[in-house]
Amino acid sequence: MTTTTTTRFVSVVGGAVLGLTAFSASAATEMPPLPEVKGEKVEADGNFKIKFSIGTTESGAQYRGLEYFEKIVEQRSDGNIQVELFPGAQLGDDRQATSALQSGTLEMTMPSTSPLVNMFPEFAVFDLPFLFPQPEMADAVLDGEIGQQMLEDASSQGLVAIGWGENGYRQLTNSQHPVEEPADLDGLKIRTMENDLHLDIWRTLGANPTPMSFAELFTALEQGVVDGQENPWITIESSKFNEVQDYATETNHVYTPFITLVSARFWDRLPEDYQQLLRDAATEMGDYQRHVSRTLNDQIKQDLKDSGMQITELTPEQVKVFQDKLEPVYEDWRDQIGGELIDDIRAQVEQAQE
Ligand code: KDG
Repeated sequence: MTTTTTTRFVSVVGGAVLGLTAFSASAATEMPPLPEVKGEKVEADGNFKIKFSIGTTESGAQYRGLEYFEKIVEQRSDGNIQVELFPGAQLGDDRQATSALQSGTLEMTMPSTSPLVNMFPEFAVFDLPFLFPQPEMADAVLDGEIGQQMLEDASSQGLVAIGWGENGYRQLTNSQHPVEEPADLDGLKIRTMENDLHLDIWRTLGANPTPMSFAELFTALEQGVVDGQENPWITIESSKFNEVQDYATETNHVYTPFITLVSARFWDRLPEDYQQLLRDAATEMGDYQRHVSRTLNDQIKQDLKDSGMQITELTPEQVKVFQDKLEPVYEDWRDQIGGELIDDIRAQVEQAQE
């Protein structure tokens, strides 16, 4: 595996990130300046147009990563590949955009792995609670042999998987009351991604979970169809969930990756040099996205507090209560996910903790 993500990324942009300015939860997040594009121009035949769709809004770290991808691809192809970005599920949610790639009506998308477990069951390993104590451990797995093998496995069913990004550590929010222990979840209607393991997590904790597309979530919270949801701080802020949720608990209960997908029909039309250009750009986009997401995480949590959200920060002992209550989930899902994959990742995480 190459040098770790952060060092690989920092060497590219040096001080640029230092340009960060303060921001408030209500105002759109001010993103760091995009890094310079390094590397040679790529010569190849043909002109191509990429429509790139995502579900999160344009004020999140995911979209900032896409802007960097657009800059790299258009500069290195000398304008022969044009990229058009569609945030906010304009062209469909994660599952709809993925099937649009399969039918060739869309070129690229970057869903979370969780809604695609029905297509790629091994992705469910990332939905196991508290799997990665530190984000760098997720990087090591995703950028290592396991992650690369998963990209190859996901390069099927009309799709080509070319990289990873960061959705991040998920935090619980709700409109009813502070949650400090599983008992506080009793009777709370919690929206989860369309993923059976996430439903299992919240049922096991004592909540009343319901699966729903991200595209419908804000309205469901606003209308009280559900009491709560769970997403990373940056998504809570960029989707303005704090405007319809008064309470949050810093659970860090699951680390969700994004996966960068290309339509195989489009991919097969690209000259090899342009295929490699997209692979390289996807890797640089993923590293930058991780960096932006991690750089802004604490600041955004503070701004959510300043916007009036009551955030419960659990003690290690309180986190352990959630962890212990969820341990049976590992046994319940071992066969479906594959015991070997779970053991390999847990061994890599333990090794990284030594
Ligand atoms: O398209 C947006 C989703 O990929 C992402 O935000 C998923 O975390 C997610 C959720 O809660 O649906």
